[in-house]
Amino acid sequence: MTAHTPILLDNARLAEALARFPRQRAMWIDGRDDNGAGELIERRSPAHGALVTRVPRGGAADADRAIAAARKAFDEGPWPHATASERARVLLKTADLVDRDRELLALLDTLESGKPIAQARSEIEGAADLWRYAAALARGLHGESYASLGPDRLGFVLREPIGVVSIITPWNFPFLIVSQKLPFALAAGCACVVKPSEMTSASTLHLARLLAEAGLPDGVCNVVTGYGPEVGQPMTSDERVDMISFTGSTAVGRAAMAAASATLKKVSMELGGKNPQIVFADADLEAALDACLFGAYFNAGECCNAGSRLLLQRPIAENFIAELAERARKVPVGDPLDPGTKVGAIVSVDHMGKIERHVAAAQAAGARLRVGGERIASDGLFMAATVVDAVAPTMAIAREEVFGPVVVALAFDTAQEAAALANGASYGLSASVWSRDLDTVVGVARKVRAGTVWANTFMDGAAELPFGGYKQSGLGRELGRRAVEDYTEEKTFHVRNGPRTSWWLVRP
Ligand code: TXE
Repeated sequence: MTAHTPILLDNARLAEALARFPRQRAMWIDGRDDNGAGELIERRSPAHGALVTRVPRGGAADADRAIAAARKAFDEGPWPHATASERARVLLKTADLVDRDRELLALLDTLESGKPIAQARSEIEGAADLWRYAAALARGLHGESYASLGPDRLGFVLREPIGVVSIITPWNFPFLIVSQKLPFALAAGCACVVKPSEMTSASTLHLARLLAEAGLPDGVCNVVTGYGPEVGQPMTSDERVDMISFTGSTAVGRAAMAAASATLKKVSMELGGKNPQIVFADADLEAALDACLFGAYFNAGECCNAGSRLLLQRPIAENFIAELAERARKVPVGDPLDPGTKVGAIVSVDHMGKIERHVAAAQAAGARLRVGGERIASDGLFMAATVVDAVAPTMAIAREEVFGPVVVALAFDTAQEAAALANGASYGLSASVWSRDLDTVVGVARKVRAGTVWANTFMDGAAELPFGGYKQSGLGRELGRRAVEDYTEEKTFHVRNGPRTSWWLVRP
């Protein structure tokens, strides 16, 4: 196995990036800066080790204040009753401000998460598009009417905002994921309390200020920073919260659902994945190889949609893995601030340890390391693109989410076997099928239990298409034309015109 060239970091470029924003940011509660009890969480760049931001270590009291502000804004404020046109105007203005501050937002996400800057820039651009899509949906939100109930009755189904929504997000796509939730909740007329990951709070804190600048009334969007058990927990159990929208690990998602069940909150869960890329021998193998490389190492594999399980038809399996391993060796892992970098740093020391333990356990169980598996020498946390084969479907590495630059390969003979292997994990977020034969593609796609199935492509997305998982990958869907409806309640409004027919008394 060839050793990787050590990664050198450009300190001048880092200094220039750090000079572009203040080191410390307050929470945002009820339209104001809020420093909580004063304790801070420091975030260092996982690539450079440099201090990037300090944010308040919020607690239950801060969550309480934010929920109270959101409750008041919802119960008494103008936002739930604003016209769709007024709401859309705020969302569109926010999208423009996101575009204006794109470079700053991208830098914050890159420095806090370790993702490459070129990728962060396109995520911010994609996020702005989601704010615009939510604005468009706001104008189309409507209920139903029934004039078919007889001459003296009319039935309406009103769509009303569900109320106060707790939005809890992870560290892998800090700005993009909050933008998959918040604009749609606001478009519906809800008030929100947002908790970003303790590791990547800065872009969400900046977003709160952009919303205020765009004219969102005080208390409608509050951002509380801190750790899950201290801030997230009260946000999932408080009676004043009507709905939880969560993206993160399946384990915490389960705990959040349990906490929410005491007061029967609506929950929307976007959780983990162990997504198969199923490659048949008749596929365009060059395109499949490129997509498998991309699916495995995009965002250093720290991606719920990562194509972390390759299912290869036996006649092509060995050559495909050999070529993939060859290309994996050349994947440009490096300084996230370098525009040419494709794979940046791993988010934290703890997470790096978890990835390494997964690889070591797979080897101990008899799997074979084809390439990678080790850290790359540097001052930061970098891991080489890794391919593991000779994997049995029962091994942990074939079933559990590694969430790192690690792809496993398994072989199959028939389409039926491929679908069975694909469905062998407890997750069901996404899958792809690679074949030039329409019967194969359609047949397998229909058998696979996943929220998204791609045919001859991978990880393409669009605001118009719903996103979410089957099985333990989640509950509910984000995006798509029903994304705003998700944040509403239905009210049946039944109207009678003319005299009511008496229950039993004969009318005089
Ligand atoms: O996630 P957590 P972590 C998976 C991935 C990764 C693993 C752990 O496999 O290795 O999860 O990552 C908040 N009540 N994904 O530890 O803990 C927490 O502060 C309420 C998949 O970062 O689930 C953060 O804001 N909230 C995933 C958010 O939950 C709580 C993306 C997610 O953190 C809480 C990230 C509690 N008790 C990780 N405890 C995806 N689907 O893309 C924590 N939180």
